[in-house]
Amino acid sequence: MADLAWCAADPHFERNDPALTVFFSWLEAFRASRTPRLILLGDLFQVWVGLPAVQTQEQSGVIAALGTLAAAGRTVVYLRGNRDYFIEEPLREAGLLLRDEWDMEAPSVGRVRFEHGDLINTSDQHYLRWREISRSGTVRALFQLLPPERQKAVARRLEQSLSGTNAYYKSYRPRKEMERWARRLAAEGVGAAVLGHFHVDEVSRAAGVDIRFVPQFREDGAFLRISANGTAKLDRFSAAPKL
Ligand SMILES: [Mn+2]
Repeated sequence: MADLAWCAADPHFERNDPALTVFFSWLEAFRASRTPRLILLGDLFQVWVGLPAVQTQEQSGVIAALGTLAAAGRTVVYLRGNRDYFIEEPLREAGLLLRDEWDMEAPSVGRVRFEHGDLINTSDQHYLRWREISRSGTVRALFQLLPPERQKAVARRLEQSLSGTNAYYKSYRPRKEMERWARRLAAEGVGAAVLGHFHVDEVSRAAGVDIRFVPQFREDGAFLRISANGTAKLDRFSAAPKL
């Protein structure tokens, strides 16, 4: 019986990243598995600026592959991460759903909430404001007034400023805010939540909500499978051909 959904988080792909090959093979395995939903928990690239002058070949290639799945009737959901900028248009054109949060019904679990995870810390007003402003139409318009080479240079600088934050996210857990966030989810009738962003393989529980942290999809192909009966299990995809 096919799974309900496959879910991957935070690959942070770079140019010519060998893990990209694993990802494309994984998409092929997803297609063959007849699973109806593909859920990407955000931060697919080191930085993804989805504007024509800046978007890389790798990014266009991934959108094309995801678009093929959507055109074949699969639901492809992309949860916006903190490294994703102005990706609304290319994703919409490819038939993908871009959300800050997304819910799915699963047997025996009830409503499952998916989100990237960077919006949980509501105490960090600085960050939340930056997230909003940096993605605003005004900033987008100003950015696009720059010549293409300047746009690329700004994107590269953004990429550098975001590299090396991995250890920080692994150890960072805003307990109080997470408890408050979980209480809000429970009040909305959500029974379980799936998060990326923290780059750990962990299960925890807050305010009666089961929280599944999904580690980074990298060369070892870590991803979460949600089976037909609603159980979630971390699996590893091996791109090596089976003999
Ligand atoms: Mn993140």
